[in-house]
Amino acid sequence: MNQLKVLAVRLRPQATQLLAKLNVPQLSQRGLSSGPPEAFPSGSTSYVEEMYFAWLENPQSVHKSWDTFFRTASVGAAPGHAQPGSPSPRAESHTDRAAIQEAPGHTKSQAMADKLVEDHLAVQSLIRAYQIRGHHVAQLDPLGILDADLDSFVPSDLITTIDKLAFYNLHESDLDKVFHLPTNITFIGGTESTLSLREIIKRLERTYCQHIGLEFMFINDVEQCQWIRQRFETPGVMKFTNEEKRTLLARLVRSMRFEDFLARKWSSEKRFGLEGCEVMIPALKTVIDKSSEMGIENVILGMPHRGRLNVLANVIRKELEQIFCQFDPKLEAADEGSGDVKYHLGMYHERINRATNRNITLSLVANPSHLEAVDPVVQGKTKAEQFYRGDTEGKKVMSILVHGDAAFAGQGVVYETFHLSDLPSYTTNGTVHIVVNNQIGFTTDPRMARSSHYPTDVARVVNAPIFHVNADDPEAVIYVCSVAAEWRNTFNKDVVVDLVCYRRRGHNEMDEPMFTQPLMYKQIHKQMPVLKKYADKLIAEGTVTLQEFEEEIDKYDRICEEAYTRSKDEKILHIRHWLDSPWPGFFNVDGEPKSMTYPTTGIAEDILVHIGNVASSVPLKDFKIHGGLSRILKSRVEMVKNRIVDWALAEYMTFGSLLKEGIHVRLSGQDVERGTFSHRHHVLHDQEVDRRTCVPMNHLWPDQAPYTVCNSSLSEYGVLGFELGFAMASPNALVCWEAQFGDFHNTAQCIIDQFISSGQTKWVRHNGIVLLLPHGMEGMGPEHSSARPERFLQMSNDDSDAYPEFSDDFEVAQLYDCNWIVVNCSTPANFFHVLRRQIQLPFRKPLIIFTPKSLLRHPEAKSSFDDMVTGTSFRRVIPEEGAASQAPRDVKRLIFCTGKVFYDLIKERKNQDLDKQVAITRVEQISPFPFDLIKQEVEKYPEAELIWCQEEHKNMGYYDYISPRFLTVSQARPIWYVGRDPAAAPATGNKNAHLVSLKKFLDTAFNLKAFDGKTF
Ligand SMILES: Cc1ncc(C[n+]2csc(CCOP(=O)(O)OP(=O)(O)O)c2C)c(N)n1
Ligand SMILES: [Mg+2]
Repeated sequence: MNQLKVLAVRLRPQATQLLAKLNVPQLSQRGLSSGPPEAFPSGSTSYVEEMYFAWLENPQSVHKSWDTFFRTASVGAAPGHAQPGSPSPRAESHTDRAAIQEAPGHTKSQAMADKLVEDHLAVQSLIRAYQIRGHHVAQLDPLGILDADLDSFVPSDLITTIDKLAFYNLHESDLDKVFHLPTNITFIGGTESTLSLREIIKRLERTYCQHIGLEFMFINDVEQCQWIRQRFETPGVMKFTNEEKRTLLARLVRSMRFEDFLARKWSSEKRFGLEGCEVMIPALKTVIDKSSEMGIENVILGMPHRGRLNVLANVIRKELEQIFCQFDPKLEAADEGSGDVKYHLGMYHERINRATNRNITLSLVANPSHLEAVDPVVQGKTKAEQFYRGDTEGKKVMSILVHGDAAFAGQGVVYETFHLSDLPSYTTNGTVHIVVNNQIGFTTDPRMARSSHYPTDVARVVNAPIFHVNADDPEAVIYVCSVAAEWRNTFNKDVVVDLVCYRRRGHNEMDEPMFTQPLMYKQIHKQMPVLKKYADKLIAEGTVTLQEFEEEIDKYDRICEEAYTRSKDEKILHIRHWLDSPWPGFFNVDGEPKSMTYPTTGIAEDILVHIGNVASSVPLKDFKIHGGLSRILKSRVEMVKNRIVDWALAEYMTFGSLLKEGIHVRLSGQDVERGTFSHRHHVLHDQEVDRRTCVPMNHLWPDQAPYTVCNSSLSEYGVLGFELGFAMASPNALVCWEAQFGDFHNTAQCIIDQFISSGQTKWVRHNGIVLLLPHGMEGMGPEHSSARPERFLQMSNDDSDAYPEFSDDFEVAQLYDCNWIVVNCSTPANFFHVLRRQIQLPFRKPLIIFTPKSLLRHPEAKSSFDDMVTGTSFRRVIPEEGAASQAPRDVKRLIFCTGKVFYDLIKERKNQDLDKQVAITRVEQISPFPFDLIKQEVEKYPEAELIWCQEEHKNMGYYDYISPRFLTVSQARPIWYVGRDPAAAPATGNKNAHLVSLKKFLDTAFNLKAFDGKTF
């Protein structure tokens, strides 16, 4: 051994030089540089050692070249003289030996060092290859037919067959040679620092190419990569105790027998069973257990149809009878509204987590059929729960999202949601994503459903590690889930678990899959259920007995049967019991508003003044703002002095006053901080210090609620969904989403249709989200003009033909009954009031506001403090208050309008000197329709012709909504339309055509003979 040390020391200078040149610190640290005196750690043998020992025993047993080498080395070479080079390990069979020996100036010792380094580098590359590409050959598909990875190539640098060794210039005879393992790159050695090549390959295969496929090497952070390698490569990491195995089996029993029970009792009912991915239940429970262990107290889940009932029963632990009774078609609904099918409902449950004995709150967010739409909603709710708890780092609250493979790959909102994951005002500090990858979407094969190799590739954009796992290997699944939960709670970043499974039945229980996937389903029919496979394994290894297993099954079957019996006593379905976001204390015990009083929303003048002053100032010292902004702030000072507000100042006063009342205000959307139209300026930027900002709204009062204003990512679907989720968490917040221009809301149409418009009726869940939608025909072209009021109005649920009874509480009752409120305010004061009313109401409704563009700076679109002080409130209708109102019987025409066109109308009326003959009344709250006030106005002007005037085209805007309602109010008098003709595009791209059409309809509006002789 001593001689060996000498040899190593002699080789050191050349090797070190070479290693340094090649920048390979690992090798030098381990053995060949200044490290420990023993170049070859005891207990292991390397190639050189092997040769040496063989040579010691019998010099004839090694190749001549080695013989010469050891002979020379043991004699020693004079200092300064080149060491004799060791022969190439394959010099015997390769021509490189000759080449080495012949190379001018290339000594044998250098060649030996070269070869050592080369081989070690080869092994290092090999390790890297497995880490990067091992997942391509992992056995992920339980059916063994498809590759979960659509690109089924076998990477040429993985040693799948012996001949692949040649890729690394290695040979079969090298398999038993021992190599130093590079530190910081691999953990496959465990406590050993050297392994034979054979063992290296074996361990790499075990880690990367069996039932787990790891994709993580694209992560830029070395520490994170190391962390993952350590979790999966370390030998023996995937060991389970018998207790853990039994728990896993029991969870599988529940998962499987739940589906079996439903199938037995309701064989012809759709339930979107989990069969083929039963392991998802233990998987989710593992994520929750592990997260609870790491301090999480609140988990918010979003998931689609598949396996949802099973999750409710076995993860959230909804009472089984409550689930079973949903299958009874005779069950009466106790709550108003449409309700929803059982596999869409949400749930909220606080319980003890049995694994950790800690409290845990679980909620499953109700969702529509629209796959993945719930993703941003869950994130918003999670963010809000974190925000209200002060959990800035996501240590207490987290989200889990479950996805289908086809939907995860296909739906763009998945990408939009991922892009929120690291934004300061949107991050939830990491989400665990679980993909139920049954390798089919309804009847469509993956190769027709996506262009990416895996359904999970979208997650790579945020550097989330992706763990693919064969769902028929429950222990591998559980291990992966445990690591995923640990990852989320260590790095607070997203992670994806791809459960590669199959779908035992059709898309739903009524569907025939053999029509479209005959071969796949032939295989599925032969497939042994995972529970049986796992039970057999545990029985074979003696962890459980067959009897114990059968008892576990009987026990759960009995639980189901007993619950089934109890479910027959349930006569009434309370959707309220399926709420995902209860608001304790906001409603009474029956879930109704505590009062039905209509709020007045004005505030004391000194508060207006105070907010106005802060809005005109820079609360931080030595903070240099832009000159243009100084002018804006000065103009605010002037307005406060003159007791008036423009739009931006009214908004300031709204938010500021709510903050004073302890209401959190959150304004989110593209460029909202400054405001698309440069009117808002809620965030000031120091002109001299990079990224130094100031939000004066947070400097109003020491004990105020916090104000959040945040520029969002350029997404509507994702961000609106997020804000809706944020607003779900608490009634005591004003959550506003602003579209850059109102028409962009249609890329979030799914959130609007599926959640905002219909959420309450489906899921008895109130939501007070506010949509600010800039709207108005300003000659800016077909886009950027219309927020599509017609779409919102068409979905309003107030009956156009039913003449309501005007009770004392009509105004508030009407709001309570509606699905949402649609307004177009013509004054800053009314905007102020409607936003404040949103919070003062004893219930919550979504509020859609068409907000102005040019009115932001219109000299007449200003309001006096008189319209905002205590005692004032929102005006649903602003009646004519000028000359015409003084002598209403003489009025020939009563024009109703909404929003900005009012200012065009009054200007034109003045031009035409028709102030006495024409009255103009503004409908500020369009829906629910203010039948009572419209009636008053109509009756006030008995001789007047009724006109609806709008600047939008006739098939757009408000006309189709208001027309039947006007007729309901006043059947005797028609309501004539004045506005632009019907059109396909919302506006013209030609400025002149815009002005011509404006003039044309204004002329009609004031042509008192325009409708003479016409029939309605
Ligand atoms: C946005 C949307 N488009 C279409 C559908 C109709 N649909 C329901 S399930 C389904 C297939 C979903 O496949 P996958 O995501 O793989 O989930 P799986 O049913 O296989 O669990 C489709 C297309 C839908 N629900 N939502
Ligand atoms: Mg699928």
